[in-house]
Amino acid sequence: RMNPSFAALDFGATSGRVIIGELESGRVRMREAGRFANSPVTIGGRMHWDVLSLWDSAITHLRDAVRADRGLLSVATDTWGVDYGLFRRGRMLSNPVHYRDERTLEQVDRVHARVAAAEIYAIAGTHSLPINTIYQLASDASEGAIECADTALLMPDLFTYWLSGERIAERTIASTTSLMNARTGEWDARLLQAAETDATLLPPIVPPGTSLGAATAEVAEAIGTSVEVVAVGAHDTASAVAAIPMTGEGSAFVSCGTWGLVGVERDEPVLTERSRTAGFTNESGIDGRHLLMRNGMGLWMLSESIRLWETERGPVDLLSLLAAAGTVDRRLAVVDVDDPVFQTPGDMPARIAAWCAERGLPMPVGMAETARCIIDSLAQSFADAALESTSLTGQTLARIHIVGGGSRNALLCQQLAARAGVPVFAGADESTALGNILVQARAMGELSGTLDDLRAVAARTVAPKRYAPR
Ligand code: LRH
Repeated sequence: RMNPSFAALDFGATSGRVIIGELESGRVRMREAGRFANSPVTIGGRMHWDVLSLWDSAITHLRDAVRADRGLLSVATDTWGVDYGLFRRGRMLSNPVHYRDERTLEQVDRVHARVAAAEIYAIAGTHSLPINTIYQLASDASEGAIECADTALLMPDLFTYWLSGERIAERTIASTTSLMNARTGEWDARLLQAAETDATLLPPIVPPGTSLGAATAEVAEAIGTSVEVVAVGAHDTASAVAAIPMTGEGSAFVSCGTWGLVGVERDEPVLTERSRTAGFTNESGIDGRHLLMRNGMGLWMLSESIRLWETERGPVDLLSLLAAAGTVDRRLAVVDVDDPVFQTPGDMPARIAAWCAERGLPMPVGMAETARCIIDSLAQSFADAALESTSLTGQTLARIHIVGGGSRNALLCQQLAARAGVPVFAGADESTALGNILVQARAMGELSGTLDDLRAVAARTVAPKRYAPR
């Protein structure tokens, strides 16, 4: 019989992708079957997901993939955290709002008047970022949008619903909302109330690895075959961590895409005041694991800088830029990459220069120095968070695993090893898609065993590259 294969729909900040993973001799052979823009659309001062265009592209590429690969058994979606769409009687009411929209800024104090940030932490374990669903729902409530809706579906669950007809909330994505009790893994009535949200708005929570049955007839017809729909670690970060071949105490992870998520995996959430004030958040992983991590800057500062340079002077070759950054020998400043001034779109190089000038620090000049400054600063922030997350959980940092796009950046990996003083293991760069596919394969009965067994498949698929802490 044909090798079984699985389709991951991954919606990230730089693109949406359809990735096919084929199981062969205990490894996953991955190929990108389609890539399409995932560009937010701003209308009337509000930034939205272009969700219908994403759906259309995903279905088109899935159909092409099915033609090329007859062994396709199932499909599963992952996206970034916190965003959702509102539905009434099964129909989407409006375009989901993108978390980079600033409508929630004024909601934070309103919500905290009902439930303090420290209480949210004690229940949900989430650090209070203004992008979190609790503040987004409060904003929708204040505009009267919630009263029209009977269901809110988090973004991966929204695609899962369109694929399968099933309305669920997958646990790893639910854990990004600030509305889920971190210990029980269920919605919390008190937090829902603080967001002025009726408890029935959010569907029941299911664990990652839940099969939801066959795709709808409409989808089967559109893609030309019948496949199963699975809820995996629907949060991209949970899927990425699922495929990290971590072993033993003292391992920290860095999942570095647009965001940089740095932390450790544990069996229990850490809901202490110390972890809260240190800026750590608890989110759900696969098989009941808990991820204690800092949600911070990833490649966003670099990609925003490149975006600007490209509009000013045409295409920028990333590899040559990084090579040039590697040869910079002037001592540059380390900036605080998590300063809110770097979060929003706009002229990033100018903001970095201004940040340094305001503090009397040497300003990076030109593309190579700016890129170097960003990479050194990122490496420092990852090293600090890795050390802190192990210390918060009573461990000694022994090694760091870095996955995602950032793991391809050798300069970043070297700098990280040097600054943390421990070896860094890089890869897989496609960890999110790989984790999505591994959990699907197990849900479909094509793999079996524990999370460690899945991670052994990941390590056979992509052998991590070691960087020594010179
Ligand atoms: C990373 C990520 C992160 C946060 C953010 C909104 O892609 O999912 O874990 O939730 O996006």
